[in-house]
Amino acid sequence: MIVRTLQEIEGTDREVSADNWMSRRLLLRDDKMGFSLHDTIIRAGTSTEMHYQNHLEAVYCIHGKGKVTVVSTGEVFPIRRGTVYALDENDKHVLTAETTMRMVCVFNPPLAGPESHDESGAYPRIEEAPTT
Ligand code: 9YT
Repeated sequence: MIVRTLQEIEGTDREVSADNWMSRRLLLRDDKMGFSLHDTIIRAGTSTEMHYQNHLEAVYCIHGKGKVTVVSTGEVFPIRRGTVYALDENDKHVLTAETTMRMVCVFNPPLAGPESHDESGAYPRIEEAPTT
């Protein structure tokens, strides 16, 4: 069994920060669960365009409020504590945080660890080192 706390992760390389967000990566590929699990803070007043072309992501809001816009259709969904959105079609989207938001994020396939957005708003696929 894996037991880990947020406090153990804070300040380590499992904490990845960008201008608009900070992601604490509780479970990663090496944990061999088939998904990664993140506790992510979205900074208040920011808008972030993302397009996870290599991953499916589900995002569950546990604090704060904002909205997510689907770029292809222009649909806008309010996001509040208790709302989940799932990017089941690798949807290009914009997340806007009215207040600081805290999100529980799951990625499939799991992130390896250090990924941050590239210029297209995606995380690169990091290949596993071959085992000999
Ligand atoms: C909500 C969202 O997608 N924010 C970007 C960070 C990402 N979810 C992560 O790596 O935790």
